[in-house]
Amino acid sequence: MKTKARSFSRAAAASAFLATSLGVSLVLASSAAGAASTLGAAAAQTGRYFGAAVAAGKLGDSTYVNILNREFSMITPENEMKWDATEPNRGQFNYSGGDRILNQAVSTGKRVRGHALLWYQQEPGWAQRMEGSDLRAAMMNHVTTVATHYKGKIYAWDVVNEAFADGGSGGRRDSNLQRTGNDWIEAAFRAARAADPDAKLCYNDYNTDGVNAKSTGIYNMVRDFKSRGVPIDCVGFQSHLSGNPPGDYQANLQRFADLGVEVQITELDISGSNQAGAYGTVTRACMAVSRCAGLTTWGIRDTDSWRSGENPLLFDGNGNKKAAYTSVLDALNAGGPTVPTTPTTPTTPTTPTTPTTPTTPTTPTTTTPVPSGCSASVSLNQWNGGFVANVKVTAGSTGLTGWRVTTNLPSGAAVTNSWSAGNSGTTGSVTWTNVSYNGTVAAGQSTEFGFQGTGTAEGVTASCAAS
Ligand code: G2I
Repeated sequence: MKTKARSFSRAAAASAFLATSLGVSLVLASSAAGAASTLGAAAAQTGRYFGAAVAAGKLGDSTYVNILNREFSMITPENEMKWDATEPNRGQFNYSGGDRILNQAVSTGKRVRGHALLWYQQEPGWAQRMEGSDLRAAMMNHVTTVATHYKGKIYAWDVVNEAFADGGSGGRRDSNLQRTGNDWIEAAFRAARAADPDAKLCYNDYNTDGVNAKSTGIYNMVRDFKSRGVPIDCVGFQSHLSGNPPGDYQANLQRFADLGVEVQITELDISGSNQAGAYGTVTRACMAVSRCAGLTTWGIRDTDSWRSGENPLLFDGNGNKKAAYTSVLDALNAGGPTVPTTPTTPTTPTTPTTPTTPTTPTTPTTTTPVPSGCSASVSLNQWNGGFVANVKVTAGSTGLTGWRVTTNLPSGAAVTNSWSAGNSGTTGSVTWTNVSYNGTVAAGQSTEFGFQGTGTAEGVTASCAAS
């Protein structure tokens, strides 16, 4: 594979040869062009990022912040965007820690990976005590509300974290989230896409570092999602490793990439005596997979790590670069194929009509307020020959236990696909009914459903009735 760094070295060697034969002494700078001196800059040469998990509570520590600002181009909030942090009480959202980290990132030109919208751990106490359709509604409301708060500001969301079981089953992990129905993951991805169409949507898990039962279970889910048009853009491999990654680490990343999703190393930390070597191997694997968009270490200094005592990171407790740091930097500078720029996948399957004429997206075209019942508004993303409509249903002063929305599509427009609501009819006047988990909407709160279609839906109207 040709890389900038390598072709420069060849050119440099040629000029050195020429200079020598001409009797001219030539001094090559130790940091040749193409060999960057920070992790973020080195990764950027091939369109990749290099990130770190960051704790808001450490943003006052100058050693920490100096390394962060100098080395990293992506930030993952270590805990601040988790469910227990962002919705400590049902319906009461708190973005203070998440916003602090986001502001730090934005003000220093870095991007943010959102972590994590739904995870069976770090559920707030009130959610831990819930089950069934009540919990499903709370989950969807959480995804929609948090993703809406951060709309347009997040590079990628870990929409669902650690939903698969360890061991040989290759199946889902039991949890109250899982017990709301096997479709909870796709419902979460659809809700996240509707709320923030520009964020890449990832599934994230650990013990997926080679081809094994767990990673294969996830692989099958991603393949199924892609075939049915469930919006998924990326898979996160946490890579909490002890020693070397398995020999098929790169092949495993590649098989996911071949499904058409981006892969990302999301929580890297490595213990053991061959730490520097193992870090190099992981970094080279990502560099060799064109759809591997970047790596994130789970913390900055060893003393910041959740694996206290194992010293698994790239900087020691004093903030000095370790051998593992150099190993990673060299692997990034050695280059690899550039990451292709992939837009987020369309929300639904069917014909991938290229959106040639992007009419202004997400313009609320209609709002029909109903004081005590409900109101519905449509956001339309129209392109030449097709559209995606997201419909927001807002409960009036008495709340809802069920709803019915009627959309009036202009002639020529036809529904081909939908999510989070059942429909009767596909053209003209189409009636939509809530599904089991989104019929109950508290007073003043909202839920969303959506549909895709062919033709032009501009001018579509929507009205809502309680049922
Ligand atoms: O467990 C390691 C990681 C596995 N993958 C998902 C990640 O989100 C997870 O990160 C860790 C954080 O590094 C820890 O910092 O997740 C833990 C559980 O959320 C985090 O620990 C928690 C403690 O359990 C809490 O007691 C504490 O209040 O950190 C919180 C904030 O310091």
